[in-house]
Amino acid sequence: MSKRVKEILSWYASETPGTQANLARLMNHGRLAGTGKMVILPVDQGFEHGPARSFAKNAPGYDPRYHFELAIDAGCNAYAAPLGFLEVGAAEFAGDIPLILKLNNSASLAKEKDPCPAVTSSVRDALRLGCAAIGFTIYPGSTQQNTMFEQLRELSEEARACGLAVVVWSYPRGSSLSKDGETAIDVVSYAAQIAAQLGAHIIKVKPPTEHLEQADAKAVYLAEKIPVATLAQRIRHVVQSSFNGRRIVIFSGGAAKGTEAVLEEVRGLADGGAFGSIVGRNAFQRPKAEAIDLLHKIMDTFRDAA
Ligand code: FBP
Repeated sequence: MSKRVKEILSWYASETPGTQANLARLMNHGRLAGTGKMVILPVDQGFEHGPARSFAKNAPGYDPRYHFELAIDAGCNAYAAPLGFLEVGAAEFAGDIPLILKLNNSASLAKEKDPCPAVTSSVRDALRLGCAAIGFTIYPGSTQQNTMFEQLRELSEEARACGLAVVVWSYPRGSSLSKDGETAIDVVSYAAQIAAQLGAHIIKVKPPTEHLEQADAKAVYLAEKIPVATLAQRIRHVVQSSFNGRRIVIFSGGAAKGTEAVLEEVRGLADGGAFGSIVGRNAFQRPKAEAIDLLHKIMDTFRDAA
């Protein structure tokens, strides 16, 4: 076990040996093993955005086994997906890569201003499929946020009791936030703090913009001159907001974009002390060889910053 992984595990000392071992599994797999950095492949977009929007660009992606192979061949730390996708490959690829079962999902067929995902699988499913962790999405800012917080409390308690790790997708949205507000630095930092307070071991947020959404918070950012002009500064602030760096915080990739744009963003993440990336569309919507090449470049950027 590397010194860095041991140091990170020490931040989770209140957890059972099972949960700590599963966190170690996530950190010790793939090309970034032992560095304390991680790159995860998430493929829940079929559920969240629909099959054509997700897989038409690179049709092999309609096959759930393609994503297991992509994550394994690229040397990702883990692969995250909803129940259906994991069911198809969990036996064939058992032991080849740590799995994260997404326990709740939303479908964009219903356009809700204040969404609340459905709980679509269970901790028992995660154990049966050999997963290292459960994944759960919260939408801080939705009028239904308390329902999600309470669902997470229950599922997280159960997962920890079974020795699983808990990964939280914390995506602000809802009728009280503007569209820009969903990625505003004050709001994203707040969302990361909420996930940490709810007991997330790994927190996943979107890269924040310079925008300040909430008047009360804005006054403090300006008075205290909190530096948020560059992406690296904003990432540092999100990491600080996640228990001063004592929680693993990773950032999502977003809609498909050009290779240089992805890498430029990743350089900002790495400079700001992010623990890694969770890259979905920018990976599986590219032809496989290109996706692996990009994922390797992303991993190298994090490794160089470690
Ligand atoms: P991407 O890299 O494709 O953005 O994936 C990250 C992710 O968190 C997925 O797990 C999820 O499906 C998607 O983003 C949701 O994004 P949104 O809710 O904004 O459509």
